[in-house]
Amino acid sequence: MSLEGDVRAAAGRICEAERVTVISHIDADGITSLSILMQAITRAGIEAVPVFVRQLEPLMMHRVPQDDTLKVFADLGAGQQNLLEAHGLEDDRVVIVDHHVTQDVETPYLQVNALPYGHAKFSAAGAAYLVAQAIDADNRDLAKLAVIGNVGDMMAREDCGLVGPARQIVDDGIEYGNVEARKDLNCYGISTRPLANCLAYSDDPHIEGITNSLPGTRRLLARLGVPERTRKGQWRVWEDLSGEERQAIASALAEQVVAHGGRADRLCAEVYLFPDEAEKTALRNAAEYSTLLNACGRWARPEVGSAICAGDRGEAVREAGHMLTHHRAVIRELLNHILETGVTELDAVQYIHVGDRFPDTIVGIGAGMALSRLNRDKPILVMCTLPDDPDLTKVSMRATERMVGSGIDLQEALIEASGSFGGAAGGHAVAAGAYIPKTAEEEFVQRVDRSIKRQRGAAGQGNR
Ligand SMILES: [Mn+2]
Repeated sequence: MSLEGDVRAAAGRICEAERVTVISHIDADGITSLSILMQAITRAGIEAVPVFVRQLEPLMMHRVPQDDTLKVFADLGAGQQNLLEAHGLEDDRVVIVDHHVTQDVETPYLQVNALPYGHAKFSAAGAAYLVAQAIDADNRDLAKLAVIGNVGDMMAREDCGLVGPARQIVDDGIEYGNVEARKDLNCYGISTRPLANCLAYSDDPHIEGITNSLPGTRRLLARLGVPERTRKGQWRVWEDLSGEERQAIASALAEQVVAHGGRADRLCAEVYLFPDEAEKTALRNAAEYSTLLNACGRWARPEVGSAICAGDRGEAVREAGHMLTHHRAVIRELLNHILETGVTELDAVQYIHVGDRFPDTIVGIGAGMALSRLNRDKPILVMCTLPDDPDLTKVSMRATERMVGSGIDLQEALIEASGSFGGAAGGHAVAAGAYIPKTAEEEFVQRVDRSIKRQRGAAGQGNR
């Protein structure tokens, strides 16, 4: 088989289907993958229903409908083929569009995955685009979404630009006319961040006197005679600058890097711009667009991201912008909520249930911050309800390095405790999470407490 062969087979199977369910992940790559596939499939006159999942794990498989639709998995599935088998999915009712390491199972599921063909820098959105192209060559406008997915999954990071088949998709977008590629300064926020912030908050590469230094950056701009504001007093962004201004800043920064013994080769990168989007908005370039989509996923509202990908420039964009700018504020609110409500202390852990007030995706971050203001001897366990799946509870745990040093391993404790509930647990010794059935909450907390107590005891006896 070849990648092209797999792509053709996938497109063929999709075109023969009467109805399709597209199941995808909630990050920028997953959202763009789903949007590309949904648009290509519905344009072909086939009914398609989108389903987003946080991850493919046993307790979430019920969101994959048990019906006669063709199941297209995007940005997930390759590594969870055992779950597809367990769900009773037959090989001719499934297409996997993914870029993760594949798992060998008995059922020969059809997969579009460039990784086994040696392309490691090619995300699921890229694979989805190849399938969309094979469904109809007129789908070239969707190349733009594939560029966003690839950039969102950091495929351009290492080489300061997309490479291989991911770069070929850029060319498709350029030919179509909604993508522009430009060698430019390697910095984030070129369309929305005030110039000095854009330069000072970019840290790849680190520039002495500029990175993390707004005053230093302002001095440089003043010395070069580059105004920070427009004549009307608005903050200028990198995108507003003339070619000469950009060149002058890039040269000055290169000198600065070299003067401090650094290498200037990472100072320049290929950036991807979208001329069909409004200037000075996050939709104007691939890096910021993908951040906006990631914000939607982090707030458990991936459907807002896919609405944007499908062309909604009104309510969905406003909502996503709100999620992006209020991220920190909500984490702070969660922290205050935990501290004000107070935790329940058991022998070895302290816990709290925050209900459905906060997106589950930030609960772990809030737990970590709260821990530093609570009992420093017991790991914290925070439970929350999933708004789109009320029968499931997400559990997040955080410990300190010192607790880990004394023998505590949160991942181990969560795996042990969730064993018979059928949920998946994972993470690290210092931070871990699990999904459990809502009905198991009380029992689960008790089990975790016993498990942590045992870890402590074992370490105390020098058994570890
Ligand atoms: Mn991905």
